[in-house]
Amino acid sequence: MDRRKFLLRGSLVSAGLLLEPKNSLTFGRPGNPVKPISPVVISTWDFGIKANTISWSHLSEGGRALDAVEAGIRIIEADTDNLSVGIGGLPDRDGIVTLDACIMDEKGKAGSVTFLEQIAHPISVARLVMEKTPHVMLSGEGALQFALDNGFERQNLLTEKAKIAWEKWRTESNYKPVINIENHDTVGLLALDQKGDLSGGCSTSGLAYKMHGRVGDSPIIGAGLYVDNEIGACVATGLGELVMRTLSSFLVVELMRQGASPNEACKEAIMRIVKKNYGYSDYQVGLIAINKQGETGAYSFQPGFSYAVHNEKVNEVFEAASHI
Ligand code: SD4
Repeated sequence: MDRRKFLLRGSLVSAGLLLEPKNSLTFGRPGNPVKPISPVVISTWDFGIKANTISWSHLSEGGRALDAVEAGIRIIEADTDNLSVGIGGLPDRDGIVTLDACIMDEKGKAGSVTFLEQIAHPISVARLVMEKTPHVMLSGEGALQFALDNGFERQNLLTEKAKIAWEKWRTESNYKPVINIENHDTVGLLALDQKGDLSGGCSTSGLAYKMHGRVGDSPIIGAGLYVDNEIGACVATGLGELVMRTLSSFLVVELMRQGASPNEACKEAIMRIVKKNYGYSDYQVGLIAINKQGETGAYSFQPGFSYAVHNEKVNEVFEAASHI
């Protein structure tokens, strides 16, 4: 840093305008010794264990966190029994399955797709948006066209099981756009690789029976997902409207920058939602986080939010502590 920049930085710090990271490590920076790190993967819900197994196979062999993230999420997207992600996801109220996903790498680059139809692996399309375009987000028809241009194939994503559920819902057509403990399951996954690099991603069919065109938090950088390779990463699941209004994932990473543990940061971000009191009652929001040291944490609004962790010592599902 030259002297002018140094002085400017100093005066910004003393004026309280620039916050010095308390948690940042220097591994892997030019001139610093590279100390191998014990890898970790954390992901949402019980099915996270399945995603983690695939991610771990990359991480334990020295693979890049970004590859581990994509591979783990793809397994859940391909699972037709899962009613909230990829093929088999519940449709919107018009019977159309629309998918949202995003991904972030260790360089802070990001890719996202929203309102994507007919493509079973939105996480891979999001990665291509990040790697092949100058943009962060592609939506709807444009995202589909981009996927097709890049060799993805159209597929009918509405499975028989999801169609039956939708038809049953239609008999009542009771539009309750709230995610509670029965109708969720976005996959969010964060990984730390042996080089100490962090990446993350999430993928969802969103709120079941949502309005056509509704997009949730999952493809919104800073809301559904945020990765800062100096500090840590966070991913959200649950009622996207609350996560979008409070930028939960960005908030969690910033709280960790100030010294909060992943658990403390997730709890504080849930408390921001609680304090705003948007008027919802029976909703769920769950957050998981990891810091640069590989410590993990989680917190949710109500009980029932599970997450899976795989590191050298454990490969387990845990129940997050919750506000109520
Ligand atoms: C959304 N956050 O679209 C997503 C849904 C979700 O667990 O996470 N469900 O609002």
